[in-house]
Amino acid sequence: MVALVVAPPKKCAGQVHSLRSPSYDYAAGELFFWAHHQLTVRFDAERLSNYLPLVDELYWDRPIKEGFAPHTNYKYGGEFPTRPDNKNFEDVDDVARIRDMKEMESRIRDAIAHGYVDKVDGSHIDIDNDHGIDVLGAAIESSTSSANPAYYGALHNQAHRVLGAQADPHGKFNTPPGVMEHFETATRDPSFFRLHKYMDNIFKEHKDKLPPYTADELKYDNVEVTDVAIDELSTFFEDFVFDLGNALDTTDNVDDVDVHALIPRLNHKPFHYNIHYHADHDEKVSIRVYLTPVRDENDIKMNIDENRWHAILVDNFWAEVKAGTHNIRRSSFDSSVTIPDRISFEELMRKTDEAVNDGLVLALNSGRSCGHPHNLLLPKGNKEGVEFWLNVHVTSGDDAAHSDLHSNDYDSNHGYCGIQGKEYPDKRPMGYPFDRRIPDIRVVKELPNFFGKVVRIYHKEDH
Ligand SMILES: [Cu+2]
Repeated sequence: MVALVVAPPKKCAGQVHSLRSPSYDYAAGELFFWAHHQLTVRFDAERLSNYLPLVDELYWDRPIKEGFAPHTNYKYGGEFPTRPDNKNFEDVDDVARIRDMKEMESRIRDAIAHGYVDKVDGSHIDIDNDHGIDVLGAAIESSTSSANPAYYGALHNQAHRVLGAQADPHGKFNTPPGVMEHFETATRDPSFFRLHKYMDNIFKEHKDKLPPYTADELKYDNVEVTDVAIDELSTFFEDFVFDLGNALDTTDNVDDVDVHALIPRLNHKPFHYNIHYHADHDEKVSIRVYLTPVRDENDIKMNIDENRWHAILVDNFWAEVKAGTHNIRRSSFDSSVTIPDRISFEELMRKTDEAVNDGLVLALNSGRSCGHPHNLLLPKGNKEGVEFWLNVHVTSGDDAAHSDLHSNDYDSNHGYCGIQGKEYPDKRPMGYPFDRRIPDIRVVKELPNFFGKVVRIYHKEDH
């Protein structure tokens, strides 16, 4: 996949760090659920476009079906360990026993069945409400906001470590950590998606216990969405040139050289959509846009209660509607769930040098640093066109956690990360309104503020 580049070591003028971690101060547990939920459904959509079934979950007492050979070395020596196919789980020394993992799962599912989480002091936190997912997410990950780490453990983090160490569970060969033990490499291993399907099903168990939203809760009287016009949606593969300039060692004896790798990747044609509406009066509104697979891998139509859990968030934003008949035009580039390609190290150095020479402050759009890579906004199509439900749900501006969201997009990357140091912008549960069961499609279909139609995503070899 990656072109191998051999080049003399690169001389580096200095070090610039522009890393910025996402805001996990607010709704950390719910963001944990939501970001990983979207990763799993996005990956499943990719499989559907290739006529493959949805990912099955991980089972502690069954073999891990797919092995994985990373063919990757650590910079300071040692290979990322390889796991053969159909490996049976083994306890990992100094990490966890498989029966501990089952115990953690059972305690969490107990909390879901009871509808409350046990705190350290013996009191309860009710979770059968909108906030429950945040409490559960924190307990499962677990994050520092877990209500009771001693009791609920850290199912997710431990599972990553247990999976990462299956090639050398007792440390006999002293192998370095597996790909599953680093954020940067975990998604390479197919077991990542099995693990997260397993976690996702636990979250679903909780969400499915909550009562379905009523028409009154979903309704917003001011706006009727009459149509959504959208450009043709198409995906293609392209060769992306990745700058590896800062991946090499430096020396004073050799001049700088350009080092690049060619990486084939999925991308899509930029698109616009136009939301046609009629509003009674001027008001701020919240808008959520989803694409949901229509058919399963056997080309059978899924019913809404099956496929709504697979809804992919394409955008979530705020706007002002005007009384009368108008439309809101939105570009794919504006999506709040994706971020543009990072600027290359070379360009970063050039901009830094310029700023230093001119005595200026280096202004970078570093706020857009958390989300899916923009090229992955659309799931891959196919030749005949993969069918998706395009759903646009317009609700009251009261759903906004901040009063300026219609005019300030806060760098437009809040979808999976929130806003640095501020409350998550959407007051509704993440995934609303598809996070809860929809036993009767008429409840959503007949809402004037909800619009749905089937669109196709094509995949083109030549673009
Ligand atoms: Cu994970």
